[in-house]
Amino acid sequence: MGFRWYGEGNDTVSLDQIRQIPGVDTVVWSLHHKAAGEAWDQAEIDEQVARITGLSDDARARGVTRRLDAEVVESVNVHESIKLGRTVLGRSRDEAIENYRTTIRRLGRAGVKVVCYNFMPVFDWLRTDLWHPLPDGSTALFYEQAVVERMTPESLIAEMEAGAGGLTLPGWEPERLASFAELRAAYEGVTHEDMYAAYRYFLEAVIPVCEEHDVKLGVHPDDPPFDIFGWPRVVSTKADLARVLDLHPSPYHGLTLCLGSFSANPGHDAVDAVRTFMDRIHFTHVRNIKHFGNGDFTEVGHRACEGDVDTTGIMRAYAEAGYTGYVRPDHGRHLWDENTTNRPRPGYGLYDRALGAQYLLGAWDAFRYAGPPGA
Ligand code: CS2
Ligand code: MN
Repeated sequence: MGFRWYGEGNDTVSLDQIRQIPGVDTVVWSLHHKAAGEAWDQAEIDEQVARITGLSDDARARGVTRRLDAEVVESVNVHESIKLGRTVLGRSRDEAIENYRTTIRRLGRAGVKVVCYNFMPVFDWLRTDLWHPLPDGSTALFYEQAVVERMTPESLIAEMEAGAGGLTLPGWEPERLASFAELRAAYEGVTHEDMYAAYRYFLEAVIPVCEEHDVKLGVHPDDPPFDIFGWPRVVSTKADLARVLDLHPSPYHGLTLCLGSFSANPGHDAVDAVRTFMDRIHFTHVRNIKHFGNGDFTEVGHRACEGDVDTTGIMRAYAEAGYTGYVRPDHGRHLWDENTTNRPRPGYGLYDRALGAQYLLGAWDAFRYAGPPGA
């Protein structure tokens, strides 16, 4: 069981807090200051791994012995030149790929086992309200279809620049916004087929390095899983996931199966996806969302009956298959005043993710150890 952590000074949650969540062993981390396309330095990687796996003098003095591991990285972001198959934002795709290979090698040396990434054009997940009130008084991430239909990327950028709703989405950091016009032009006319071809080229270059250094790659599905602003998304549906896996036969090329993202299309069956792709799932995010029938959805607590994602069925499928990969709770609600007090990163407060981990572990234990004693 893993827990995402954004790093010292960059997260409202501390490693000491994560250490006290029962069953959580793995910190899911990244070097968040690294721009896509850059090679990560070995020294910075080693320093972060040492921080995660070590114990402070203070903790030692208090008799703390429990260790966390740093085996999962989320994410090493893929530069737009790789997705486009051409030079963009001042970087050629081969240079960006070479840097990706270097980063994988260095992460392997530091003991990292799985690297998550996504292949979405231009930006990461999209929501229209990051602090949407729920009936219990907590807040959660919310997606309103009509708002997205009215939006253009430019209007979204203007809203973020105005800072009005505090809407800063991942992949829309200021340095990316500055180069948005170039990116928009570069994606003009790019098709899904073009993206698959560029994706295959990337895998052919990177997977041999993954094999050599024992680092598995897991692609995160598009969130939400359909095209937005006319840009081609290629990791959305079950058929897409199958096609993506077929791009390279190596077991080192697999999925970070995010069931919340996948289920944002109400026609998708999360449990079926788990069973279908089991042997290529290296890492999985489990979270629940509730649909309103008009394309809108809200994120909710992890328990199955809170929303439309069968989180218990998902854990049952993993338990029955004897899944040995990594899992983490995904976005949580913001609880117990944390959004008004320390204002966590949207979706990444402490409490609801800790509760989510316990729910998932409870389901896992029940299904994993069901049956006669000794079975
Ligand atoms: C994550 C994604 O916060 C989230 O929803 O699941 O942002 C994920 O980290 C990236 O898409 C993977 O590159
Ligand atoms: Mn996810």
